[in-house]
Amino acid sequence: MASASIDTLDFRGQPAISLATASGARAVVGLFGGQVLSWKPAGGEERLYLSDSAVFDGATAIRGGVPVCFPQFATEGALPRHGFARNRAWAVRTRRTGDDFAMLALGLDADDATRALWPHDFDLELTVLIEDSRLELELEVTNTGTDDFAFTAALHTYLRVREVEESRLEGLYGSEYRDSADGGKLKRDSGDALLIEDETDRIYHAVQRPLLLREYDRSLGINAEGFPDVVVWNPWETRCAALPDMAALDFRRMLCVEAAVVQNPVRLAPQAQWWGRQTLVAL
Ligand code: TA6
Repeated sequence: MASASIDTLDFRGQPAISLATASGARAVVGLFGGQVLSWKPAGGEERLYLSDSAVFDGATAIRGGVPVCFPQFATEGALPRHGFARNRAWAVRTRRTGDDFAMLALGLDADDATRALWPHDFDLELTVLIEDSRLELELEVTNTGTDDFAFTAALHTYLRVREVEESRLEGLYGSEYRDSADGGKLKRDSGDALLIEDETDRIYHAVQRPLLLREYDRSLGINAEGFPDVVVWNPWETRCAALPDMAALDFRRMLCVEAAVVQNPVRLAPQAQWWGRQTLVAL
């Protein structure tokens, strides 16, 4: 068996790190945005959606993989949409491999450009861990300044699906959600599985259970800790056609299931820390 490895590579013209385990699990993480761009469990296929027309220019947010939204989710405040962490170059902090895992930690600190948008000092660390059939992403936020700050955040995970209309997302039964595709109305999920048959843009509040994304021949377990909310997004036909960095029919190949903290922003005192984690398990 090959041994675990961590290497630097050029991914569509941008610096990235590849991770591999001895059993053959693989991931690619781009430094721009601290963004996981690819994940293949051992012996398996790609599980993340990355648009073929995503822009890799070191400035534009990348359509696909796992964008990090910080310090603002979507348009929840006055900052650019989804904050600025997805548009910044992150730095490599730690690389580690073992018999059955590969782990990478990337970091992002405040600088003059972030302070011009958001006047706070912070430290972000994203840890990416792959094992046989598992991808674990942990985002840690530290307030390194002298005043309190509040933030919303998400791991905006783009899952690859064979056909979105034949996928079922289980585990949201009974959860309250804000329906952004229907004027922000508050609703409650009442089906035993969420089927995607139209534009879907929902923020589920305080989800207690792990989720299961079922396809006809495979499933994916999705678990979150620290992130109380779950966002489910598919732009469907009309909105997808309007996205310049996504092919017209690609809404059929993806579903965003995001670990988020939106409903109740996190407030951090100086030196305080918060963390949230999303774990995907290929089944
Ligand atoms: O997480 C869902 C969402 O906030 C949607 O409203 C949707 O427009 C999306 O994110 C993508 O945002 P982006 O700025 O990456 O085009």
